[in-house]
Amino acid sequence: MSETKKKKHQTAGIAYQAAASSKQFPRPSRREIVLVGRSNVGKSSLVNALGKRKNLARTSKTPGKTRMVFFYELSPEYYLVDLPGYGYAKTSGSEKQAFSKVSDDYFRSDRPIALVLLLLDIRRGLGDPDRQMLEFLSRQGINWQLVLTKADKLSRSGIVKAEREVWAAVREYVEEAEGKVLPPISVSAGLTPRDERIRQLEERIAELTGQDLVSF
Ligand SMILES: Nc1nc2c(ncn2[C@@H]2O[C@H](COP(=O)(O)OP(=O)(O)OP(=O)(O)O)[C@@H](O)[C@H]2O)c(=O)[nH]1
Ligand SMILES: [Mg+2]
Repeated sequence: MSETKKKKHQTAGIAYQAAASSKQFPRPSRREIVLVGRSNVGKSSLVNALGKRKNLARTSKTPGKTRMVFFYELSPEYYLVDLPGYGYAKTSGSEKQAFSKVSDDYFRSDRPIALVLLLLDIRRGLGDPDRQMLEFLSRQGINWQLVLTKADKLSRSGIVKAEREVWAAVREYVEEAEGKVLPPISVSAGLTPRDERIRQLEERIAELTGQDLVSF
């Protein structure tokens, strides 16, 4: 794709745009539901789960797969926005833990953000970059919700313990932590995108934004 043109693409019937810089961001005509979190936490996998497509967003075992900002037209009213992850060490090493330039631009561009879903790997909990992100979102008055991913990697008791730890950590930012953390999800290891917890997530997104994310 040309780095300078704004172009609409389509995968499996879903239109999307990819932006390498703020010049390529679409006109702010729809509200945006944004996925943020460390590299490898499962943001692009969640795009596929919510879009009910296997290969809508590219995923990888190796952190740093998503390098541009992707705007997916999952509903006529909303874009689902997939950002490059943070905490991914570039070859120079100097950008470790840093937000990518285009992600930074995204949050400086006064986009019509309806909701930010901050994804946390359930095994790692809340790290420093996640805390910075939460501080930023809280300061800006942006609506956010935490989503614990890779629940299949822990036992049931491990999940309960991890959830409690995240609730405790989140109390720094909100009084009612439990409502800010969604039930842990898994989008692989036998749990399909139609898994009950993905449906719960869709319902919660609809509640928080007043719109159904996926309208088909
Ligand atoms: N076990 C397990 N693996 C998962 C889950 N979700 C994603 N993965 C895997 O984790 C890896 C990273 O997933 P991605 O969706 O590419 O992660 P990302 O957050 O988009 O990463 P960046 O684009 O680097 O920011 C892939 O190998 C996925 O298959 C999950 O719920 N459980
Ligand atoms: Mg990605």
